[in-house]
Amino acid sequence: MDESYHEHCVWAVSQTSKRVPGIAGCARGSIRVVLHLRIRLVQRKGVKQNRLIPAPQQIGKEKATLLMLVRNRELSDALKSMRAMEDRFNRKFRYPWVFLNDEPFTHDFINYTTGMASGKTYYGSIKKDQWSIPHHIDQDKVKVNMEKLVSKNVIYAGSMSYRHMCRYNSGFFYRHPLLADYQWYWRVEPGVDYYCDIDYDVFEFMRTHDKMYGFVMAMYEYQVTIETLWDTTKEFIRTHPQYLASNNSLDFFVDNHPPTKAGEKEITGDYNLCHFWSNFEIANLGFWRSQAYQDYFSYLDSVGGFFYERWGDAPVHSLAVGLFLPKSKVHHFGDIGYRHPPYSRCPQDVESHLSGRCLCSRRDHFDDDGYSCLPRWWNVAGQNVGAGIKLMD
Ligand SMILES: Nc1nc2c(ncn2[C@@H]2O[C@H](COP(=O)(O)OP(=O)(O)O)[C@@H](O)[C@H]2O)c(=O)[nH]1
Ligand SMILES: [Mg+2]
Repeated sequence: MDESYHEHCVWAVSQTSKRVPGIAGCARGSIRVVLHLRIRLVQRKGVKQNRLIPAPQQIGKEKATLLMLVRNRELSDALKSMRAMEDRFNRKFRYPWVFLNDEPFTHDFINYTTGMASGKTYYGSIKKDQWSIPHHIDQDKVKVNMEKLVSKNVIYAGSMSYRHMCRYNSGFFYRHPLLADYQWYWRVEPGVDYYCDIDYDVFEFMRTHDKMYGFVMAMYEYQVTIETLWDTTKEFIRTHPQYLASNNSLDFFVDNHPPTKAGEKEITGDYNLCHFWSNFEIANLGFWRSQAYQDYFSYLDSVGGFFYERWGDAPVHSLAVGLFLPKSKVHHFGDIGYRHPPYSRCPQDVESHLSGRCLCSRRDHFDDDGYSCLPRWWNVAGQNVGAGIKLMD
């Protein structure tokens, strides 16, 4: 059995946080944690009693999950994100939640998050070798480079765990056995908020509209964290030209660059640092599992930029999506209101506000901020605010 499952033998938990041993497939070495049963307080003939009842069945029809990589100490922020996600979207669909952690989840974390979820909950830990420095990395060089970045006051410059997180989100999350049966995921982070009701199944939307990757915000990356990522990516394309899609999004990444044709070897021009902000992603796991992406990640990992620099999963995901997929497979969710501190975005159409669907300030709006890359995306892909939608004055 895969070691990533080992540490978890979890109890089924109740809405009232009582533990019920032995009903969640929790025998020794059990790993795939499925909380199918919960305790609910029911009233029968005037007497209140705890009863085991089946967890609610999924309503949405897609093979999809809400996915959160999170630390135990982020429980309170995780619950806030879950509450918003459940209220705005998931209570109508009851998709399951998958939680991943580099440490074993605490009982408190499991109890509270299971209580907050409208669907089933699964908890997995991460294999050690996917969250440690690989042998081929020169640790002295990592240390020296880290200190240089710290001296430039770059956010997370001195954090090794942040580097592990970025590498994990770049190359490993989609291989976690708890995700094996899913085709789609929605990445959720602790401490985010969703401002608008989402009344349709976003996963079904992705499938029926032939989309692979969905985002809400796009912005510029700190250049000093990805000094060599662009050259490394160009080098990869030179040796793997077959992965370059026709009608790709190169014109989003390189100013005034026409999209290249499939199979073209040379990418020219400088990277403008635009990327999709990956703390929000609704995407098809099949893309990350594709040969193109796996080869790309292996190449990036082999040159060590996750450690020698501080490559983020956001530019890595974005360059892969933008180069290996046609633009038509990328969707901007213009109807979703979202906050991940310090930025928020709010749908701008009249209907979203006058219908009560959204509760966010129209002015609290990152899309056309100077630091946002969305206007560039609109230029190359068209602005998607929905058919017939009227923008606010
Ligand atoms: N388990 C675990 N999750 C982490 C760790 N560092 C970050 N994360 C998660 O990775 C995601 C991104 O981290 P975050 O601190 O939000 O970074 P930021 O969004 O770039 O500021 C969040 O879902 C975090 O909960 C870590 O050391 N362990
Ligand atoms: Mg975050």
